[in-house]
Amino acid sequence: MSEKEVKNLEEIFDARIARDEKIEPKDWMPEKYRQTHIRQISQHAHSEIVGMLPEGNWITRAPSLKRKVALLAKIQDEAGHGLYLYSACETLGVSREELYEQLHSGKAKYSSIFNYPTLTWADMGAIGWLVDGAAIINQVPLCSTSFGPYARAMVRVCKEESFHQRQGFQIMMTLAEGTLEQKEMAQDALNRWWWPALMMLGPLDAESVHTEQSMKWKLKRKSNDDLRQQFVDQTVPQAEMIGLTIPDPDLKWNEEKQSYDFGEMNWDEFWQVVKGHGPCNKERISARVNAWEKGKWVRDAAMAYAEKQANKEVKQAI
Ligand code: BYC
Repeated sequence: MSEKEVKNLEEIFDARIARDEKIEPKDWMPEKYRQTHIRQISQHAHSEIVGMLPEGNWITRAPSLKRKVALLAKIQDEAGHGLYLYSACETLGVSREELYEQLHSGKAKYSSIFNYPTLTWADMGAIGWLVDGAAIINQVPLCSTSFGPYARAMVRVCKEESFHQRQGFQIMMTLAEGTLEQKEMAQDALNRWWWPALMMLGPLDAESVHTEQSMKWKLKRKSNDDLRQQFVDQTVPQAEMIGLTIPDPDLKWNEEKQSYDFGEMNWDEFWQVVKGHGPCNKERISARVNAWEKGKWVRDAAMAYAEKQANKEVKQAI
């Protein structure tokens, strides 16, 4: 294709983005648009799948049958989210095997938040309330992202996340209304998950390498700092309502801004975790690699069965 033809296609593409039209897999798109979507959607898919692990730790120790059923359903939803997202990513011309390989080799990132340990049952509450709460704030704008398959996957994901968030908040509320020990357990979980949840929304805008271009392409509809502010403003009154304290001495209502001022995050910690040196990075990746290797016989059996069925159909047709 000549330079002029490419330029022409780019202009048509930019005009479609400006009109808020969805870009579909077979449409022409700039190579960088395709690559950046593969990066973000696959990281998102990996996060959903790795995100099952910290919660999976508590299925056998849920305090009642009702809690166990809700937790199981939530974790199963995360697997579904991962599968929609891997499928959306595959429409951009990358294979599922390549994506898994990138995760297993440590080449691909996944959300920093899932590299922290889940120490008590209250962590199930804190994850649902804070982590899924932050995820909703991040993902609702993604329902109107420019790439069609990603936007459509996000609609269903957000509906399910909303149940997850309430499930978590309800656990926290119950603990906060319980014995002194239970309330302390809830406060301790909030203390440990608050800052990682804020950092989950990405580096400060000033440090964010992708935001500017991703906003132009309408991949991202809100910046990391805007999402973080929205998360703080939404979550502080919820903590107050259940009598828990946000672990931030600098947290203060700003009348002029009509939102909260809050303290500095520990960005050294964030980058350490992102680079693979968090408390559970090694454990998470080895759990995924192990599951992949141990599941080989299931994949082989499914392929062999599918082949057998296909051969049978061919024979019948003859
Ligand atoms: N963790 O330029 P930036 C869930 C990386 S699943 C690790 O701001 P961008 C759930 C970033 O990738 C929730 N890495 O990037 C599941 C980039 O590095 P690369 C997952 C991070 O993409 C189970 C570099 O830092 N949600 O909710 O414009 C149970 C510079 O950052 C992180 C999604 O994935 C991080 N936290 O913005 C419960 C949502 N933050 O790629 C719940 C979709 C940044 O150049 N993703 N980095 O090597 C997004 O919205 C955006 O990708 C982000 C980052 C806001 C996360």
